[in-house]
Amino acid sequence: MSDQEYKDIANYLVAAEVEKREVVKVTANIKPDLSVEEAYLVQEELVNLKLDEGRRIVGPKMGLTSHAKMKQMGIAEPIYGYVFDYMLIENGGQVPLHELIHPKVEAEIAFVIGEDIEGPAVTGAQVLAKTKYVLPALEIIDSRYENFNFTLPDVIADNASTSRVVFGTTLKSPQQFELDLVGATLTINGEIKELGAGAAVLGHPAHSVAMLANMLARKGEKVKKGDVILTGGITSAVMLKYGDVVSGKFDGLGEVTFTVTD
Ligand code: OOG
Ligand code: MG
Repeated sequence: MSDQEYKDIANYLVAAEVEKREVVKVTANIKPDLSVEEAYLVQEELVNLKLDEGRRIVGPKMGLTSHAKMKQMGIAEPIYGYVFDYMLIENGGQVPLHELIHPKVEAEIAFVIGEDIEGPAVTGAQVLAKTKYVLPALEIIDSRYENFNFTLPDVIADNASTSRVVFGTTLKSPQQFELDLVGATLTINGEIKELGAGAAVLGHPAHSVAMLANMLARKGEKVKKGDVILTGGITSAVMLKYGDVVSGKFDGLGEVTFTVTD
C-alpha cells in the first residue's frame, strides 16, 4: 500500500467520526486484504491527523483483552489504540448522544505510569513496579463501522473504537490491591447490567500493560512516564441510550458515573 492509501483510509474513518455516521468496514470493499500491520499504519495516520489538529494523546488503550472478546473475534493477541484529550469526560458528567454514532460502555481499570516501560519481555510485575496509580474508568466505545461489524484489521485502523472516557477520581497505589481480584459492576438506571473482576483482563490488568509495552517495542516505541492507560474491558460493552444513568463500581477503587444526554 502507498502512503496515500493509508492516509485515504484514515481520512475515511475520521470523517465518519466527525460527521457522526457509520461507514462500511474497510475490508468490505476499500481494502479486502488489509493486514494487521497495514491496519496499524492506517491508525498511525489517523493519530497524526488528530495531532495535526492540535489534539493531545492522554495515553494508549488496550482492547480485546478479555478472553470473551478474543474468543468472539477469534484472535490470539489484543489490540491497542489511543485516547485523546477531547475524549475525556469528567466523573459525574454528561455524554451527549448527538456527538456519537452508536456508543457502548464498558468498565475498565486504568494505570498511570510512573516510569518509562520498554519492551520486549516486560512482565506484569515490572509494570506494577513502574505504575504510580491505578484508577477506575468507564470507556465509551463507538466503532465507526455499521453495527460494530468489523474484522481485526478494521478495528485496529479505527483506533480500536475509542470514543470517550470517564476516569474515576480516586487514585490508589497498585501495591494496595490484588487487581485481578478487584470486582466491578456496571449499573444502568439502577440495574446491574454486567459484572466481572480484574482477572478478566488477561488474568491481571498489569499483563495488559506489559503486552502493550511488548507490542510497542516491535516498532521501537515504549510505554511512557505519565501515560494513562486503559487496560481493556472487564465487562462486556453495553449499548447506551438517551437518559441512561451509568455507574461503574470497583471494589476499593470507587465509583465512576455519567449521564447520557441528547
Ligand atoms: C473494540 C474495542 C475494544 C476493549 O476494552 O476490549 C475495547 C470494540 O469492541 O469495539 O475497547
Ligand atoms: Mg475498552
